[in-house]
Amino acid sequence: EDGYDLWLRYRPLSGTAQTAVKAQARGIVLPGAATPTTNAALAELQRGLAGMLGKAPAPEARIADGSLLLATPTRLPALTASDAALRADLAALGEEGYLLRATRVLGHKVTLIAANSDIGLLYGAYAWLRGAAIGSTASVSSAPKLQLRLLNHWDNLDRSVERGYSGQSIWDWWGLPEIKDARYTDYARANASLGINGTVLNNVNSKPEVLTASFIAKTAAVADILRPYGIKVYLSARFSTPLELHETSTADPLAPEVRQWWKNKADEIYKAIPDFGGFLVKANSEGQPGPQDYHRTHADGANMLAAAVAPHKGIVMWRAFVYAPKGAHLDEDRAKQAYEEFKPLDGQFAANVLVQVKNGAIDFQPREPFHPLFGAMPKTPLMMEFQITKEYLGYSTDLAYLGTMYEETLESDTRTGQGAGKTVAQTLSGMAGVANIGSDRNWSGSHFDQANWYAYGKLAWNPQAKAKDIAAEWAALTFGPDQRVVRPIVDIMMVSREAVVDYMTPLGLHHMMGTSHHHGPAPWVDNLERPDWNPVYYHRADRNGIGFNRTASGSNALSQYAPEIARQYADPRTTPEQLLLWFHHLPWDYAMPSGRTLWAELLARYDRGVAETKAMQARWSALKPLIDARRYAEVDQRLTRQVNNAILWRDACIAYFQSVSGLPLPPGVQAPAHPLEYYQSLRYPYAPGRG
Ligand code: BDP
Repeated sequence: EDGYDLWLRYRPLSGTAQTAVKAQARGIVLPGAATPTTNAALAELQRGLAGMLGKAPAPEARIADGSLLLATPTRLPALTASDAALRADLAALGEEGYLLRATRVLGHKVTLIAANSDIGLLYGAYAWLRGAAIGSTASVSSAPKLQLRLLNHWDNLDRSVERGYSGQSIWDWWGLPEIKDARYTDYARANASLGINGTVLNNVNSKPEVLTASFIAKTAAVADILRPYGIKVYLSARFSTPLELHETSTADPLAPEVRQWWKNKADEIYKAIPDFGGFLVKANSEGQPGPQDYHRTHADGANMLAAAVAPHKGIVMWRAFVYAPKGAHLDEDRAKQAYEEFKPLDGQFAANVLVQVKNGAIDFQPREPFHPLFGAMPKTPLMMEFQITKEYLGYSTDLAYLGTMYEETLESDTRTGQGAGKTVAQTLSGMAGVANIGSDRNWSGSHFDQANWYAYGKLAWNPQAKAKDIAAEWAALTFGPDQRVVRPIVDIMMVSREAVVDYMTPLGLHHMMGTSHHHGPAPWVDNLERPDWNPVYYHRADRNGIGFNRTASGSNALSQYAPEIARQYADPRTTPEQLLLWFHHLPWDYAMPSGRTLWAELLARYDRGVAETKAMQARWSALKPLIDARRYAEVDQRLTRQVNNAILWRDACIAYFQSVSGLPLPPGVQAPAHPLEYYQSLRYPYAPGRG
């Protein structure tokens, strides 16, 4: 196995499982006219059943005992005509939901996949196939909690991928629109199986050319392939596009010629792609152009684009990932800027604008507290932006299951609602995941990185889903339903992200990575042109202590959170240990709940990270007899690399912090293998994904 089939492997079932599945699908019945979407559903069922049973049942016109019946009330009025309960259940599912159940229809015992739309049937077909593959026959009723469930590709038009670690971009822009890689259809299948319903094809650091006629034609070709699977395409738009294409004399969002240009451009796009989703915009951030270049606000900019796509029902996703250009805010706290710029604009965005906010206020670090904008903009629909690609969590060499990280953010209580408060999940209208998909045969650079795509999709559908359940489902689909395999894999996955946090950025530390490539440790870096690019800006370690004081006596970023949280985190004793140094600067001899000093605790965390990583590898080794040779070896090699990486992080960070604190290593703590200068001299000029 090379991983290409992802979680849609459909391998032969065991004898008893085959009998059970056969009994549920003696024939496949889908009443009504075929559409591209129902064809996709039927094709998937046949592919899946052929794989699992050896032979797929044929589509049949008549319902009989044992039929696998796919029906909507429109396709089969008899379905709900005399069944008020089913009618009510279906009504609760909305446009995209589905239900699966064993029931009677027109006097026959059937397995029913029902929905209100063809897309619902497709989603239901995938869900039923999942159950068949892992031996679950439970009734299911499922509807997405979020309307917008998107992938964001950071893919460039030359096929390189910003922070992409799985080969080239899947989009072969040069070959399109004539050459349509078969992979595009498999991409659509994989995403539809999770319920992802939109994809932004190009990097947020966008180029003007993507909105020219030839790229619109290429985008349209992709849209045609994805459409039957319920996936809309979107593009990242560069704010200065008309100016850079020399078609206007300014990009000022209030200038009539600019407004007209975008209107015409939207009309042109919608002519080619009638269901085009809209634009994603990174503006006035990291050197990207934006409305502030013309002394306009983010709302002015977003609303101008929103007006252009509104007649076509398009949307604008405007990113809140902003931090000040050189010169401004330098003595301040970068963590505060998005809130400062966006919170005052609450209520000023057009109805078809969503503000897209990263999970934390800095930048996709191994652990961040939830972004203070969640819950703070009640009049503005917000989208969550998670990174699926592991820019800061060990690239595609290190195993880190991100389901637990997403879950941690989504279930955080913002304390902004009435009474019990609102979790971050409850403040969302949509979700975007920075894709980890590329041209590699296994799609994501490593087998376990597929799990992050999977978990992201599942949580976009249901942000209250449990990371552990998702891990178990993914493991069973990817490595087979044998519990002797699934359980240890889930154990590995569930500790993996915390292990990475421990060996990279324990106790709330953040932004300690090397310059540009973002992989190895570099807590000593202090010479970059912007202070807030330097790790020393974030850990602030000196002879006396370590940590970023974000309380009232420091940057007071804490004041951006709801009062209850601000109060709780104002005191290090009531701040969650895992965020301690995010919010507090503390002396090295600060007494931790464990009884250790902060210094000793920090060292213990680094050691724990290394130990957990070794334990992950040992657990994996024990699975050797139960896993196919190729995937076993590929994962094992990466775990070997990860152990070395964990040791490197631990040793380099301990060597550095010891040079700063001047403190001895407590008994039992092993000294780093090399002096600090050794780690500082390491260079990675060809590291993948450099910025
Ligand atoms: C940072 C990445 C950079 C992205 C930026 C963003 O290093 O490559 O362009 O995020 O989200 O984390 O815009």
